Amino acid sequence: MPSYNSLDSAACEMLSACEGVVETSFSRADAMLPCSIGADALCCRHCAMGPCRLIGPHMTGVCGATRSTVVARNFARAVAAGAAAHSDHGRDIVFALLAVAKGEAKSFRIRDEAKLREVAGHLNVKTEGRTTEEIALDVAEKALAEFGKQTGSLSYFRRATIPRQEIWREQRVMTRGIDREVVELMHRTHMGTDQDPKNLLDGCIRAALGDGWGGSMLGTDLSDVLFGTPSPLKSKVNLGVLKDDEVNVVVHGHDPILSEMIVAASTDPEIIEYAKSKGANGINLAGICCTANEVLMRHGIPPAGNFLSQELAIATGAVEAMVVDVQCIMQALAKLSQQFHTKLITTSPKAKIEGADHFEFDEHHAYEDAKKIIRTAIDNYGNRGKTKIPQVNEALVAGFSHEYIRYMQGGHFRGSFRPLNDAIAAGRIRGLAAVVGCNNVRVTHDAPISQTIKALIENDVLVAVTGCAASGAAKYGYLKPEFMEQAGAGLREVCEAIGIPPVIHVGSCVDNSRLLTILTECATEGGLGEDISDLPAVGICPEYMSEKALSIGTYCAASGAYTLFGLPSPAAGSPAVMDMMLNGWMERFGGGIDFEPDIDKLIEKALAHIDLKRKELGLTEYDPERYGQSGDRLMEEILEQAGDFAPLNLYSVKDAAAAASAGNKQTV
Ligand code: NFS
Ligand code: SF4
Repeated sequence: MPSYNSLDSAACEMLSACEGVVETSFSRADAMLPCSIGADALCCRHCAMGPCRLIGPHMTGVCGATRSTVVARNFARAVAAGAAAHSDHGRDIVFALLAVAKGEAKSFRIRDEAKLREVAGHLNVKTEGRTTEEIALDVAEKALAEFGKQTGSLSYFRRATIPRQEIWREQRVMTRGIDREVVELMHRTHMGTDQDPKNLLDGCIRAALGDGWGGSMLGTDLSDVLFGTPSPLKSKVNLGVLKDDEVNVVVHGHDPILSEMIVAASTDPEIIEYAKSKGANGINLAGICCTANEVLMRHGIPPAGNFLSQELAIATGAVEAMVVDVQCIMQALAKLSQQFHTKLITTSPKAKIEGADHFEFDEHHAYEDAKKIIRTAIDNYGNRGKTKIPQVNEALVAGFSHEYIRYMQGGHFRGSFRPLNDAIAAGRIRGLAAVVGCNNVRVTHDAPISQTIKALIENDVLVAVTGCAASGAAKYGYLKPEFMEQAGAGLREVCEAIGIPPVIHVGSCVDNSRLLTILTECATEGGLGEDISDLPAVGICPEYMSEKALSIGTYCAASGAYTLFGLPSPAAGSPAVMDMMLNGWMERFGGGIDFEPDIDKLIEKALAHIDLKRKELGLTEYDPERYGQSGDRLMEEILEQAGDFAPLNLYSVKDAAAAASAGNKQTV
């Protein structure tokens, strides 16, 4: 088989089948190189005297705007869009909670009351002697107010370490209100307004912190309240999860509200009967992108793939309906679905696509909407032509909420981050890394993600994954407990003792907020300094593509994490701006953004940063030989007892299973 630009054999098989028959993002990328002026962010079209191209002898635009200003302004517009996307997603979840609290959304109920009470505490909502609905109503209203707040600072900033809050105050980057900072960034980047690159970047930080510690964190928390806090479960990944004899419905996008209902409706006996009446053996749900991660984390619904798999799923000819909501949905799906029998169904009033069928989803009659969508898919089953489903899939374990990570380190009453911190201090675990973000067709699909994770694990770095990097990791078996064999001896020993794989799936991109919580807990547990910037930890986005990823990188850096992107810098047109984002932010926030397209070098930089932090903390120097091969024997025993799939939590497999099944029972 000729080689295609993907590490994923299922993707290559489909690309081979598509060649000369249908267009994909892969073939379009080959046909169109990126614009080199835009790639360096040296094009400004913020007014009609331009567009100005600041190349060659042109050191400024017509208005005199410098390269640094233009580059910073372009970066700022991207961060504003990314922060807006995450936060608006969060807002929709809050509205769903509000509807539930008012009794207007009968299909949903509050699934995690303990978490609701915890969130209430963070938002200063009284809980004593009040009903769940009363608390939920106040929580929803307070949460909505965080978006519209004009002065002061976000309530959730109180969840950061005290030194971190002081840094933000001193550096004057505290987000006042989630929406306000996005609007202000749009204002500042209007022609002739903010023309100081440093000041523009500070505006980016305020908007991005409003994403990470605001919109995204509220989105994650309230999704857990409504749909259940994830706990470990098993599933599968890749195009091979599609079925030849069932109605395949693929949910794609980001919003869990609709997909929760699709999951529920797909198990409705009436719907299953209807599918059978049309000759199918049942309904098979699968996911793409972050909607996939949402339904995987809570229900074990298998992801059919990540961002670059979206077209390939349709090209199998086996998808009756692809149901999309918001973000990362390629417009190409509309034309592609018409070349097959697939119905492309848009569901959000915010995201329509010409050529798609629009079924507007509303949480007030959610279950009925979901049933209607699935019925449409069933009706389409008879139109299926020849299919080509690559027989490729891989087992995985997902569902690691921060609550679960705390719980597995000591149970309900003694849960803490102590075992993890001790292991890091002793050098069993060299450090922590979050590997997150997208696919980008400009690099080999999944290759940077896979290479980065493998190298980190071998070097005893515990890895947390989210978003498309998580589905990417899963495709190569990295989310199976057996992958522990690839880990360094020290890391393996700890993973066995605590009962986790060395790569833990913590959710969608919005759930990067869980990483902020985990790192904050590590920092406050003691023994590893007192702030995120003290920890031997890094954030890595190997295949960044979206504006959301830039917002995430910005809030991670401002929260104290050294954050690496595996692609060329979108600020390459101004070395001064790049320096501000890396060295300038490092000095001010203890974290910064670095762009390193050479993945070998990226890994070196990540490990060097981890070792530097170990040294600054006065910890034992990391020695790969220190723990020998001590973990091997125990691991073999566990695998033997468990058959081909090891239990997750070696302390309390039963608890975990019970928690998972209790959390996942759907009521309608
Ligand atoms: Ni994150 Fe998720 Fe994937 Fe990237 Fe898009 S789906 S929100 S943006 S491409 S990881
Ligand atoms: Fe050109 Fe300045 Fe207008 Fe941008 S704002 S297009 S640099 S004149």
